Amino acid sequence: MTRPGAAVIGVGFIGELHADALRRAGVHVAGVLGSRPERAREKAARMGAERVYNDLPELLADPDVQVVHVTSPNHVHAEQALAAIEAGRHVVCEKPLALDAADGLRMLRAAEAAGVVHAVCFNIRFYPVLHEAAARVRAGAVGAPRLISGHYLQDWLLRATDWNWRLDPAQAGSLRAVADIGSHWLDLARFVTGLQVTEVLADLHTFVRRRLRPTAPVETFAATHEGEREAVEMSTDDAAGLLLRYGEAARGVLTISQVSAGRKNTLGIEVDGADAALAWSSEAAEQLWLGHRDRPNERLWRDPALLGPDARRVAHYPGGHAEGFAETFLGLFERVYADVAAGGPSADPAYPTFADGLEGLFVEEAIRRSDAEGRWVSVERRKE
Ligand code: SOE
Repeated sequence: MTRPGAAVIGVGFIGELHADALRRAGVHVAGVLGSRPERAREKAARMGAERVYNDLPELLADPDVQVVHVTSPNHVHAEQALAAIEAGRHVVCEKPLALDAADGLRMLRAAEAAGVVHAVCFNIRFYPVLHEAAARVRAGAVGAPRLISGHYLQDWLLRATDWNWRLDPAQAGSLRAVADIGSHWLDLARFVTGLQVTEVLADLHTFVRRRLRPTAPVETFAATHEGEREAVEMSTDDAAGLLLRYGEAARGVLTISQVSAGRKNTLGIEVDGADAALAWSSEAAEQLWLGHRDRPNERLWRDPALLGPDARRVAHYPGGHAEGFAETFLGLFERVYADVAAGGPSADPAYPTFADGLEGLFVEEAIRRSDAEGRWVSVERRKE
């Protein structure tokens, strides 16, 4: 059987992760496309890419490419994904799926009409113990979920001299921390509990009002930059507090921040149900905490021998051999490429699709409006 071929758009930190996971999933990285050809040429060898395309039409003309991975800045996700779909390619797109729900809806409808496989990179779901958490909640292990609480905290944008394209609303969109990392938490809460947000009350804040932007581009998470800088006024959220209603039955509380010193990339989530609770932290990603009222609490380690079938399927190493961030992409891609091999999306895809990406954009729309209007806002899910 010939290996499937992929092209990766974007050669930054996340683009490299995609290429790495693709190689491990047995997918041939046919080529890469970057916004700066020289940098793309430098990165191509490390990414195992055979060629460097000059532009998107050249990429889409490559017969070796069946799947396009979009890891470019948010503002070009829609146009690049739509072009790939029009050219008959399957698409894996980074989050947030698009800048707004109108574009997300167009992307979903186009992918459905073309019959191509479509996925959005909510990779956090693929920590095996989080698949286990979802399976246990579905099986009633905690009873009806009541309170879903947590945080997603980072510190890489703490200082006025920290810079990345995500700070530019023209490239990243009008929501920043919420769209960049809050989107992961919101997706995870829905994945684990099966519940949808119905209403939000959002309080967004820009603490660093003025930043010193380097005049040359900077890599994501780059700690230092020596070159020239210019002052820019900031408008997007460094941090956010969200109250969430999941229908009548459940409530959520979420803190999001990219300015929390010492928190490098810390996601925490707890689901308190009517009978029991479970919790997870990315700082101890191999463990799931299970909380009980009438017996000692438990700590379940990621050991395929101790996991149910869903979680076992996305676990890669034996217990005690730590898996991490990189394997979450591998788990996601293995499932996407099973559908690619079958020629199209399965009835119930085992990975997040553009529909999940669009769901995130609908919630983000309500967050934006709630913060602007200072009130609870219902999530509107439009079909057209
Ligand atoms: C930067 O905040 C970032 O790279 C996000 O864009 C990713 O989605 C997250 O996984 C890690 O942090």
